[in-house]
Amino acid sequence: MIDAARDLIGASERIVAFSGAGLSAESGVPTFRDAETQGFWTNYDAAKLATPEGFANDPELVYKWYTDRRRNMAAVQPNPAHLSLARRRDIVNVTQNIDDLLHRAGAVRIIQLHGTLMTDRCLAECGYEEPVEMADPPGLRACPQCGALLRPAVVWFGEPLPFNAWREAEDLCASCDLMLVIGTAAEVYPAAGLIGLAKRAGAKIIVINPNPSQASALADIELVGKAGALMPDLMAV
Ligand code: BV8
Ligand code: ZN
Repeated sequence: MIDAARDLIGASERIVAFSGAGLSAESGVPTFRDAETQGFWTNYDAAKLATPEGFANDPELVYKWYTDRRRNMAAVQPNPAHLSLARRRDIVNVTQNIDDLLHRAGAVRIIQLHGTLMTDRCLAECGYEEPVEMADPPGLRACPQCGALLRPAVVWFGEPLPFNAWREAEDLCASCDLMLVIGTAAEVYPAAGLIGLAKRAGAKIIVINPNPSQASALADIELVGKAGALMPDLMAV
């Protein structure tokens, strides 16, 4: 299987790597479905915390959740999957991940569909935003421009994706000839719809995941295993 996948990669010109939490799992960043098993946050539903309502109801609690995640991300390193993707400067990374591990691995073409934890922005959308030190994140505070609260620059459930990022991702996925689907359950929309878009546009789909997922049915090749273990071998041409 991996030989056939490597041949497909070798024969492709426009490759998109569509990734989810599984890409960063081996670095030590809990996946969304694992997040609920992590210490203090065991008793909280991630999909409820990651909503405008969750933040409105308890901004301190939600902001603390992101502060813990920022510290976790700062304390870990890119894994061999991030590094092997970064080495291929022709590959475009379209990711659902809000961490900075692809950036730290040296990847240059990265589209973050669900925002980033490297920045805070104004809740009232007055336009103000500022970078955040992930290793020493600030506490909940007011926007210096309009006084509203600052929130992580991530996309919460029920919120639209950043227009330009979504537009660019759609164009790339509709014109790629190969999509690597790495470490995602492919259950969150509209992001998961990009796999079907690429497939309908004629692209070959290679799925990398130790478990079956919603992407399995669209796979031309499904490599059952961990990204950190499989990607370096797969990308070695
Ligand atoms: C919107 C940022 C509209 C925040 C995130 C019913 C049907 C369809 C859609 C909906 C619906 N009801 C509601 C919706 C919409 C909703 C949605 O899709 N809900 C789902 C749950 C059904 N979508 C939205 O709300 C989106 N917005 O629709 O807006 C709109 C439009 C215009 C105007 C107003 C409104 C916004 C969605 C984005 C939410 N933000 N993240 C934060 O992180 O805190 S989503 C977040 O969860 C991640 O970004 C990611 O997208 C998702 C987690 O999924 P995965 O990455 O796949 O991770 P998961 O843990 O689930 O799975 C891990 C996988 O890795 C597994 O398969 C595992 O086997 C594998 N794995 C594990 N280890 C490894 C591995 N693989 C490889 N190697 C390993 N080592
Ligand atoms: Zn403001």
